Amino acid sequence: MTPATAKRPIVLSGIQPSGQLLISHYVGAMRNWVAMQESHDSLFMLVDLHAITVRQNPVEFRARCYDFVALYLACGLDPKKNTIFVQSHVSAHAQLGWLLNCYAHMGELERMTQFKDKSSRPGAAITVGLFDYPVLMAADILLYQATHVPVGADQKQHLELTRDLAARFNHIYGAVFTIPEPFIPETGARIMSLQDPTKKMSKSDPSEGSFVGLLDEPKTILKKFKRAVTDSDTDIRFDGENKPGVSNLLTLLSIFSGESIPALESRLSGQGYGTLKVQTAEAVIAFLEPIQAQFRALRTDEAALDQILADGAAKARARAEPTLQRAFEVHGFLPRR
Ligand code: ATP
Ligand code: LTN
Repeated sequence: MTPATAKRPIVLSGIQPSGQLLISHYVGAMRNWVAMQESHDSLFMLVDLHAITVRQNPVEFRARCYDFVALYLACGLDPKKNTIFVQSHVSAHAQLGWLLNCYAHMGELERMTQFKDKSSRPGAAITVGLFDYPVLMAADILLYQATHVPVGADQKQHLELTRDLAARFNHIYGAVFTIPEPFIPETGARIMSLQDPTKKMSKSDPSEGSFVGLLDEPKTILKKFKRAVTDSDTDIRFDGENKPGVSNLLTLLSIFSGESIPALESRLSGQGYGTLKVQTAEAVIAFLEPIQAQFRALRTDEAALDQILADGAAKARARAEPTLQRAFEVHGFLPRR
């Protein structure tokens, strides 16, 4: 049994403002946020507290946070239909994060593949924050009684931990938290690097050619796709296991052009990888053009962005408070009068 949920299912997700927003983030996550805001009670965050698990330059970090918010809006998130806010503006996240720390086990956090991956990078500073990252993410979700969390495939393990923590807590104290479901798209949940199609496309990849940013210029996008690693075959066919590079391009072309993968396979049959690469680049460029124009218009007015975030934070605080209070109360903490 979970607590009574609001009339519409509650959706919540976020991206950390480290690096740039990429087409992979749009395809794996934001595209679904835009669709779900029509039918769901939606909250979308900029998870800035998560971003400092790796060191950030303060001036660049602040500018990037504005960039991300303007891009959220330019991609179609509408503050009239949802709540857009910054995680650090709602202190309940850190507070619930602490409570949940007292329920998370070292062993289960040690098994998180994102932690293993990030902590094993050469020169990585393995901070407690990096280790504890998934517990704060669980707090983000559980505070709002979210029913659905639209993310890419790499976040599935973090979602499972969130579910385990919620169930553990509820088992002791009764139905405090809703157990959330991951919402992982069937197509595009794992867009691959253009330079190494066996690895996921990632904003922390040191090779710029491996990813395409939502703000990349058309000529840069074309160059990156033309240099994409494929295989020594010539067959344009979807086969994720044996032809990961070609399959990745087909996935992107299909999503950005709207043409199905089987239709693309037959239309492009015998045409060579050069054509596939150029057509994919052109579809991405055409798709991004209005988003980039909208971004440029929104980004100049930081005061307007601040206002949207202030409104979002006020709504989010009010919604987080009852769950936070309940989570404290069940422990026997003295009431705050
Ligand atoms: P970092 O390299 O900083 O860890 P990242 O590029 O892996 O970042 P996140 O900030 O971890 O991106 O992810 C933001 C959202 O985008 C999450 O929902 C995540 O699942 C999704 N996502 C990330 N990478 C991909 C990808 N390659 N394909 C599809 N979705 C992705
Ligand atoms: N860990 C996520 C970012 C994140 C998130 C969340 C996603 C932090 N809190 C809550 C969904 C819901 C990532 O993309 N790396």
